[in-house]
Formats: sequence, structure tokens, C-alpha cells
Amino acid sequence: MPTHSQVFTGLLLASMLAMALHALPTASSAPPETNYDESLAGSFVLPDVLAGPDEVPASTEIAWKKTSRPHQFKLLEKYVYGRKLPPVPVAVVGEVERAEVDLGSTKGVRLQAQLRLGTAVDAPTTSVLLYLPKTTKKVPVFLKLNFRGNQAESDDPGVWLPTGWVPAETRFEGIVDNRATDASRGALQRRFPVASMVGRGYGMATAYCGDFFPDRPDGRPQSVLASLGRPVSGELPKDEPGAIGAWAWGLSRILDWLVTLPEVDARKVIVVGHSRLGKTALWAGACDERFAMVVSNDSGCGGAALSRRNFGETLSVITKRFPHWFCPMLAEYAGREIELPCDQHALLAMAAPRPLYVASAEEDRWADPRGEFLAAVAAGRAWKLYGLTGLGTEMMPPINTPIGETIGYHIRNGSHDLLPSDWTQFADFADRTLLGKQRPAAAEAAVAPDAHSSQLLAEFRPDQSSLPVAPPTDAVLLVAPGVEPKFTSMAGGPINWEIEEGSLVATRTKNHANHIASSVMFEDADIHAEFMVSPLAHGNSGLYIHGHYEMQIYDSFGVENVTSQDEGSLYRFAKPLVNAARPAGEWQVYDIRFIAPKRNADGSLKSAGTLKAWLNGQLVQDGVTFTAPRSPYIPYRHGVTDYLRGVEKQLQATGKGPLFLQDHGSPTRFRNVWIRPLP
Ligand code: GTR
Repeated sequence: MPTHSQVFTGLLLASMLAMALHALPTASSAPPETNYDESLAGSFVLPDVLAGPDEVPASTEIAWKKTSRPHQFKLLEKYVYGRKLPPVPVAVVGEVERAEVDLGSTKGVRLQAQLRLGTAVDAPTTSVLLYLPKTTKKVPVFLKLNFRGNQAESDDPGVWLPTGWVPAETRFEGIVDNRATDASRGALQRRFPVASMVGRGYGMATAYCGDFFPDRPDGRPQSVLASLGRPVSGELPKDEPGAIGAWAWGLSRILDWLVTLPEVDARKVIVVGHSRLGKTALWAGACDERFAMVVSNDSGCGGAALSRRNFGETLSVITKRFPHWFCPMLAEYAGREIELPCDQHALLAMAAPRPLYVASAEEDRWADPRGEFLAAVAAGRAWKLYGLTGLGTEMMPPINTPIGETIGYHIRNGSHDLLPSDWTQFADFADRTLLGKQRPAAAEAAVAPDAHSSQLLAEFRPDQSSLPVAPPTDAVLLVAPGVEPKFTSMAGGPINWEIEEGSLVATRTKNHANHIASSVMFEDADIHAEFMVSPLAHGNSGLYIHGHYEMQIYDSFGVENVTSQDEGSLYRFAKPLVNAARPAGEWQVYDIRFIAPKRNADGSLKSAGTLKAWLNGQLVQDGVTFTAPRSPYIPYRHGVTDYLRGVEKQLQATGKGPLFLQDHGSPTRFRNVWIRPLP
């Protein structure tokens, strides 16, 4: 399955999106004119994110740092968030309160501090809640603002209640007359999974956003802005910061304090935010490069999503409903986003070269997941200047499949929220990018195949001298003359691939998920398949062994520099040793000896998988090893059904799985497909 075809990329995105669009309800709060039609969102040219004041794009890291980044930052100040606010001295009022706390299976330390922001006696204050692992080492810390007070983030009865105004909503209990009460404790703790994160070695810090700017259109006089000498009434300068500017400033002031703590690794504080506070986290990361990593969760319009896409929430809607969030200039571009000198990919690019994580949710169309993804793609050029890979792909991944190198991205199932499963991804990403831990897959890759397998592979020399090959007597025939094909559809029912002249022809579908799965399950096996590629859709198909590892079928005849996406490759693992592909329209043959990865009873890896493959009489794979699947299109992810979920569970439990013949939009023919399970 190649990624180098643009047409294919577009088709896949469009079809994935089409599926998502049909499956989901429209947001109830959406005004009637809200667009959820992808065909009306699509075509625009983004401003050049690398451009400097003279329009010249930076081509080096230095030019970016010195010229283009400051220019893009100024555009974001002027048109979106207002001018960055200056720092003030931060001091703890009284003492930091410390307490040992029980966090389920781990013990931790809870710190609470009231910080004075400025030197005046009546300077504003904020209360910071910080949980730390019990260790003598300096730890990385996640910092986020919250919507309803620290008490809502944790059911720990020792957490201080905020004393100021808190927004009340009927669906949110425990806020009485806009004041937090005990009944609101823990109401949002799903958004702040302290036990699991502290258990992983991270500190978790939070403060209430209303300490800096009460989140309402008339909140300005009660915000920190007056203490900073900013106007809080009357007509405001066009680039006057609003709530997001004040919240981002607040995050930096908390950071001022965090970096003084001996327990905190000052170079590893990660700013995180959800929704409007996700927009804020991104802006905070842009304003303050001391944040080591930036995480946006469902930040949408005015956050990670491109404003130029006319999809979900728009600038018209957001600047009317929340006039206090941005600078007054932004509202002037409502309805004429195309004229904005910057778009939100510039906001993401501000994080470069630091690790950036963008998270979306499938049902959160209001926040335009695809617009968030595309902004991350477009921002990647800034990382490239540093020799770093951002997302590493332009293809939106399937649901619940995190991707990326220095920019991470996932779209999970479910609705607009910040969930423990999102946090798991943030921590996995931070583990890798900030703490230098290996990806679990890479760690597994260090596990070698079973010693016995090299002997098994050495002995494997199939006869491919003339086609068709007669099956050995002990083979299980999956496709053979006079035999009902032993395959099911993705849903476990009858297949709809046609039989023509004794061979089975892949039925082409647009979303490339009409694979067929063998009803016979096996662990280690010899696999034989004869096939003929068609010139249509690059002849793309494949043998998806166990649904995890794909021996590629592709129209690669004559290709000089074959890659791990050409015929003969183990897709995304290893390119073929030689190009043995025959032209479209000729019968070809694969023989594969497949040794599956083996797991211990606790699920840990005992030995890696390996295989040897012959294609048309030539050796194309010789002992490639594999563990975690590498393709986001494996049948258990892309187009998955309940039946396949069951198959994957069985595979995990027994080590036995099916052989899939892949539909990739090309009418590939198959005949003489058999397997010989190895003892
Ligand atoms: C919505 C708003 C979004 C998002 C969200 C939130 O009402 O339209 O931009 O920020 O609130 O913060 O939960």
C-alpha cells in the first residue's frame, strides 16, 4: 500500500471523511448555517508559514528563528490573540502546603500554593495544585488550566476551593450562585488522571483559568489585565489581548514558580489544554519557549484548526459568542478568513522545534478534526528546517491510531472531551520525545526471533519454476479449482469477490476495506499464492498475514529503486532484495515461510516474527523481523468490524490468525492460494 500516490491520498481522506460524516450527528449548538460538508471546506491557499516580513520564506533554522518566527508571531499577536503580556514577579503567599497522598497503587505528594502575580499588595493571585511522584529525582510536569476550579479536577478533599466567580451550568453540579461548593469536587477528574500520570513519573499541575480572566464577555474588569495596566473598558485597541492572552500569561507565571521547585525538571514542563484552554495552551507555548512540549486537545477554531476551512465552528460564530477570547481585530476577519495574513498552522509552527501533540475526537466535528490535522501537516515545514520530521505523513490516520515523530496526532473515537486515553497518548509521546524512551515497538524490535526459526528459514526453497504449481498433499487449499474459497468478508459473512475463470478477483471499493479473510487460522505457516496484477490503481493488493504484516502486491515491474512499498516488500518493514515483479497481466507467484511473533502468557514478547519470501523464482525477503504492525491500514484498524475485533482478540490469545487478501481498489486476481501450517 504505497503512500506516494496523491490521488490515492485524496481518495482515502475523502472516503474516511465521508464515512465519518454519515455516522455522526450534527452538533446541537451549531447555528443552522454551519457547514459540515467536506466538499465545501476544501480549496484555499494557506499563507506561507515560513515567510518573513519581506515575504521571503526561511530556508534555514537561523532564518526561521531570527526573522520568520518573530514575524509570524507578530501576525498572531496582531490578528488573533493580541499582544503578549509582560512578565511580573511571582511570589508564594504564605507557605507552600505539602501533604503525602495515596494515589491508589502509588503514593504521591500534593503541593498547593497561592501565588501573587506582581508586587502590589492587591496584585491578583492564583492557586496552583501540583501532584508529584515520591522520588528524589527531578520530574517532568504536565501543566494545564481548568474550567471550574482545582477541586473539580480531583476528588481529593484537601484541594482548595476557588473563592471567585465560577461559571454555573445546569449539567455541572456543585456551583451555587457562581461559587464552587464541595459538591463540585472531582466532577471533572477524568480530565486530570493524577494517579496514572504520577504513576508514570510525571508531575501534574493545574490552576483555575478564572483566576486570570473570568470566562465571560464582561470578565475583563475582574481579570489580571487591569493589574498589568491594560484598559478594561471602552473601545479597546485592535490588538488588545483578551481571555486567551491572559490565560496564556497565567500559565507562564505558574511556570515561573514551577521552575523554582527542586522536585521539578525545569526543562521538562509540558503545557496542555482542552478546548478553549487548548487554544490557550498553544498560545502559551508560542509566547513562552520555556515550555518543553505543547499539547492541544480538541482546541478547534482559534486553536489548532485552520480558520480558512469553512467547517464546524467559524470565526463569525466564535467572535460573536466569545468576543472576550481574542483581540478585537479577529472579528473583522469573520467571513473573510481568506484575507487573514496568518492561519492557525502558524500557531502550531510556533512550537517548533519542540515536540507538539495535537489531539482530535471523531464526533467533535465542531472543532474540525481534519482542519486540526491539516494544520499540523502544514506546520511541519518549521520542524523540517531543524532536520526534524513532524507528522511524517500527510494522510489522516484511522481512529485511535496515534502517529507522528516530533508532531504527534491522534483522532480518538467519541466526543469533545479530555479523557484518560488522551493522556496516555500525551505521556507516551512525552516519554519518547522528551525523555528519550524508545517506542514500545522499537523496544520490542530488540527482541530476536526464536533461535529455531533461522534453521526453518534456511530450509525453505519452494519450486516456482512453472505455473500453476501443484499443491502439496498436506496443504489447506484456500483458493483452488473446484473448491469453495475458504474466505469470509470483513464482517464474517460470504465474500463478494467474483470468481472468473477459476480465479478470484478483488472487488474494487473506494475505501479499500473490502478485504477477505481466510476462515482457516494458523500460527506459523508456508503460504503460497498465485496472482495477476491489473494496471488499474497501480495493481495494488497484498497478502496481509494475520492481518498485521503485508507482503506487497503492486504494479512494480521495471521499477529501478524499489522501496518498502513495492512488490516483494514486507510493507513498511523491508524492501525486496531484488525487483522480481512481473508485468501486469502475467501470472506471478509468492511463497512465504512465516514464523509468527510469540508472546508470553502476560502478553510480553517472547520472540519476534520473521519470514522468508520467494517471488517469481527469486528470493525477495530473507529473515526480516517484525513485532508491532506498522501500517495504519491493517484490517483491525481501517474498516474494522465486530467480526474482526473478535479475530484480533483470538489472535492475541492463541497466536493464530487468518490470511487476508487485500482490496486496494485494484481488480487483482488470485488462484492457487494455500497454506501449510508448520508444526
Ligand atoms: C465551545 C466553543 C469552542 C470550544 C469549546 C470549549 O462553546 O465554541 O471553541 O472552545 O466551547 O472550550 O469547550
